[in-house]
Amino acid sequence: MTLGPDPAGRRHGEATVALGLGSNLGDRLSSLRHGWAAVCALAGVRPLDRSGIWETAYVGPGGPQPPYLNACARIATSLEPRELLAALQRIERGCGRPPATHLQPRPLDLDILLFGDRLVREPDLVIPHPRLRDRAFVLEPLAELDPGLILPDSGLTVGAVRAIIRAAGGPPVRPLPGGTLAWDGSDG
Ligand code: PH2
Ligand code: MG
Ligand code: MG
Repeated sequence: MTLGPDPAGRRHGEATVALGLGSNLGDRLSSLRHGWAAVCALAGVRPLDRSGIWETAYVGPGGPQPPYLNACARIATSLEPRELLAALQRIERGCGRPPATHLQPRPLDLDILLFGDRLVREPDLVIPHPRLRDRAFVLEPLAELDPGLILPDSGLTVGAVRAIIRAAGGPPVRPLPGGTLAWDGSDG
């Protein structure tokens, strides 16, 4: 939280939050657009910026899954982390994602990656996102927004962590040609 207007243009009581968006089921592009539009329309949320859209090979346990479309976005919000989480989960359900689809293909996944410099360690909510630093499908779009963004749990920048992950190789990620989200969600 900030105490007043600051150079980043945040208003009193707002935090800057980085979100991860993903889809690997159905019309992935329209789900991402719809999801971002719904985030932008939330009370207490102002869109700040968003990355391009990346097509990324599935990463994780279980059998093979269809590739994801991923993007990152930043918002300014007066919501608390748990209020934002509940709102994001409502949007996921509204996009046709049943509850408890962890590790299954889903039309929409909305994750809180960073919440200002806050550290949250609760059973169902960990911020920064616990697997952020291992995942090219998050680090590439997040670094597009700001490679100098500092991860508050390690003090490393997103750009530095991306360099480590790039050097390690890993499942392919590539920008989706022509793939964009309207900055304010107006195309969703
Ligand atoms: N999300 C997961 C698991 N695996 N793989 C890619 N490429 N992109 C994702 O967003 C993703 C994933 C769980 O949320
Ligand atoms: Mg996720
Ligand atoms: Mg999720």
